[in-house]
Amino acid sequence: MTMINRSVQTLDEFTIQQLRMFPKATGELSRLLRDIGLAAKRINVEVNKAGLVDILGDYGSVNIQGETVKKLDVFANNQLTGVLRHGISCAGVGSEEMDDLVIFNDEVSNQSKYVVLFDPLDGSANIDVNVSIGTIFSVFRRVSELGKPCVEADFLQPGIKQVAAGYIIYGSSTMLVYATRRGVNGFTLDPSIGEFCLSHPDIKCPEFGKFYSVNHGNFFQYSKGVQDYITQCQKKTEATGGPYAQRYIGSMVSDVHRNLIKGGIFMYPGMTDKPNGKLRLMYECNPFAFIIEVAGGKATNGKDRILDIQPVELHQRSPVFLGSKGMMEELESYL
Ligand code: P6P
Repeated sequence: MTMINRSVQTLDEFTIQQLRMFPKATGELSRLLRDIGLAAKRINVEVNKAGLVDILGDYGSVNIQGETVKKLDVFANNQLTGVLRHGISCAGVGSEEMDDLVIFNDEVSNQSKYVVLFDPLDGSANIDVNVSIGTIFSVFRRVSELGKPCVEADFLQPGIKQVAAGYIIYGSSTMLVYATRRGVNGFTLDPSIGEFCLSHPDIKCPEFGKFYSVNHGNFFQYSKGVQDYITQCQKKTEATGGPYAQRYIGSMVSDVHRNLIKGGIFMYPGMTDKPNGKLRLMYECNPFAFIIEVAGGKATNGKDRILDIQPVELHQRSPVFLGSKGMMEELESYL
């Protein structure tokens, strides 16, 4: 009988191996990522049975985005807030689902050196039609004095200051992908042992891909430069020798994950009636911009690098263009 040597590393083993490379590290980031992985496993259970349990349907309340909140959104938000509050690595959180920051303000949390921002369940409008959805998170080191409660300035830092960023995609398989400056690594949940296992080490975004992702329905609200680039994507392109394929799931985690792995460009441009577009800087654009840049791609708001933007408000929106370096440079020649 052939023995299967399944010596794949779990997320915990991987983060601890990374920790051992920095003897001075406290292990707080490793534990933070483990906490997020735990919340993700609990969210995954509910997402996978959403069709069965009466967890569907609008929760009734309306979140700061003015969208009706699905019960799963609230569940995911509470899971993430709970594991981070009861861990030792996080002093407070900001979430798409909560109008204001949650400052944990207890003795242990006040000593923690990180804060976390997240979109607990992005793409939640797709829950009812069984399309992949995801969790997005962003980790900053505090700038305020340890031992005291964290403050707003700890959260409103430019994206370049992120210590780590990542996402969980609840799709055909459940994957956790996260980046630090050292690289981007992907872990697939093995339900038989309930662990995320390293399946995509050292992810690199191909310089060119064959996908462009944008909501064509808004075409006539985009700037001329964006319209011209979208039109060009449908024609022969020197770089790739053929038109790009249009792929748009309407779930940012799914669209960006595909383009990260296979190469491609994702766009949510500003529009005539919404010059800053729809997506949120702190917990959608920043984390993906960090991941894409570490993987070798580029991310801008059409003018400036996303990671250089100095935030002024927790829920501020930003136009976003991100993905393969070569395709981003093609785009920039049109803007
Ligand atoms: P539109 C989902 O609601 C979301 O926030 C992102 O996940 C997704 O990329 C975008 O909005 C889709 O927006 O306007 O194209 O439906």
